[in-house]
Amino acid sequence: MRLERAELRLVSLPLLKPFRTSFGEMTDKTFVLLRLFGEGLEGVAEGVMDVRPDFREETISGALALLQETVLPSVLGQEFTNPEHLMRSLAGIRGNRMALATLEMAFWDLWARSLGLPLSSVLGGVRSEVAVGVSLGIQPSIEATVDSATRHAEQGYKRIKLKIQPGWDVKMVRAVKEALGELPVTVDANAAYSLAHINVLRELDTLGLDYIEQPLAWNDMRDHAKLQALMHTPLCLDECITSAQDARKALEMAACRLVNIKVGRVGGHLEARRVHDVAASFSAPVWCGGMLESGVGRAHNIHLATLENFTKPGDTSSSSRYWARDIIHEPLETSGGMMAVPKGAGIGVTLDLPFLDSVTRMKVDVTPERRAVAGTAT
Ligand code: OSB
Ligand code: MG
Repeated sequence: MRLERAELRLVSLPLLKPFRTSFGEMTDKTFVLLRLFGEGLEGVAEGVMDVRPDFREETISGALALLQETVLPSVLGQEFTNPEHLMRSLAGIRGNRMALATLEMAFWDLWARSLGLPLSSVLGGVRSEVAVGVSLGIQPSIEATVDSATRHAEQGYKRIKLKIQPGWDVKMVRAVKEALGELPVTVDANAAYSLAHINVLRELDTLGLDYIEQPLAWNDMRDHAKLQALMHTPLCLDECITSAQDARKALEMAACRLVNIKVGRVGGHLEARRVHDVAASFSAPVWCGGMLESGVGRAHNIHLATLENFTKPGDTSSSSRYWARDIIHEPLETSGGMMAVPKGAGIGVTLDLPFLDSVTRMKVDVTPERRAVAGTAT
């Protein structure tokens, strides 16, 4: 596959409801969208970087600059036989996994389309629909949280994840657990606690949660290992895991017993599959996380979640929970807690270009000629 040109956009979609986590509130989802063109076909992906580096350290502005000035100029005009080949050519770039994932994922879509195959088949997926739960942001009251959790349970979602932070935890979680009965409930702290909160964490340990996601610092596996040794409830790492090597180390030191895989966070589908394989070798389940993606990122996530060891419900819930209108034509909606894998080649969804244009804040075309302008080595 010869890469001919790319289009980078900055897109902003208003969320139907604000989404609050321990690191802040989002009212719009702003993201980088990459369209990659070659051999008369197009592949598309979105980045999971945010405006502020509050989840991990990458930012939209940093990733845009890296893609536009360094990464894209080094691959446009070149021929790549498969995703491994593409990523080998970028092996010298340290970190910046969210930025690299944006390109890698667009290339997978393009490549799968050139083969006439769904992305899930090319990745080695084993199912045509994936189980999903919901991630509920921090609500104004316990009553509102119980209400929302109950409504989603009635819609068939297979797991309810509650965002927590110090002061918004045990009491709220206990109320939701009581209302939901047997349905699996999990919590996600987005790194809001430390070992100094051990008493609260021990209380959370008594509530029958399926797992506790990223309670401690975003970059600290060591303290998670200390905590896991004190807890019955499995810990699940999200922010801490950016590669298969991270996953191997975390599982080896028992810093967690399962892993949230976000394809954007780990640098793309290749690395996501390696994380999946490492976890399987430890008999640790994985599930597919989300970052409030538009239909493009959501479709990528759904295809990835068809791999065998994605045995826990993921966060890829219905698009209509997030937006009044999505940037793709195809509806991505669950039924009975299951999300069907989009059919057709690649990620199986198509851009609604007129609507996309109306929510695009910036657009740049990158062509092979820009290599000279950017002056980057290949
Ligand atoms: O930690 O999983 C997270 C959203 C934005 C940033 C981080 C996280 C989340 C979610 C939402 O939990 C998952 C989703 O519905 O896409
Ligand atoms: Mg998380």
